[in-house]
Amino acid sequence: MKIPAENAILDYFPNFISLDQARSLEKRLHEEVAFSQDQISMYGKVLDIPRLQAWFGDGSYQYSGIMMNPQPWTPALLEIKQLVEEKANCQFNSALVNLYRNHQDSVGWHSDDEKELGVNPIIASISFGAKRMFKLKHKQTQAKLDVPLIEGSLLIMSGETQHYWQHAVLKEKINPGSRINITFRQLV
Ligand SMILES: O=C(O)CCC(=O)C(=O)O
Repeated sequence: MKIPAENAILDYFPNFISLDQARSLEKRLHEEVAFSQDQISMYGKVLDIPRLQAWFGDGSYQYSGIMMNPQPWTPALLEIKQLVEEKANCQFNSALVNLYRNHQDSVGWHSDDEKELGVNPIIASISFGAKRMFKLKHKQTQAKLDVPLIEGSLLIMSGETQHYWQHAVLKEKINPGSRINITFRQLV
């Protein structure tokens, strides 16, 4: 399903995989992935970022001042990567796996626009566990868009999306439980 948005290409597949498959893959990800608590320096302080994460790929990756060293791909991740590549019709060589432990975990407004991602990156984002709201904000017009990322869904952002839009998963009031999100990327 195409989500209409100016200057963006957003393809959303709410039922990309079945609930049974999503739950079994989520369980395997919890077992296989070594999540770490990364930290960020802000205002002269070192702070824990509000989610756990793990990086997979050929090389290290730096965003928001956090240097991430790659872990070897796990069997579950390779299975998911293949499913996502078939749908997106392209190859990915890296993935950021995020664990949101509860409603207090979040990621602030940003674009996936690091230069290693190339000019118009294709970012494929698959979600497991609790539903969280994926918020988008146009950098110039301030237009807003909310996409509820449900269990087993896939969102593919491409074209000029990262030039014109920021996105975020903000803290929520009610605890929907934990969630794992994987963003597959092609580092050039
Ligand atoms: O958790 C999500 O759905 C988005 C994650 C994200 O934006 C990121 O890691 O850059």
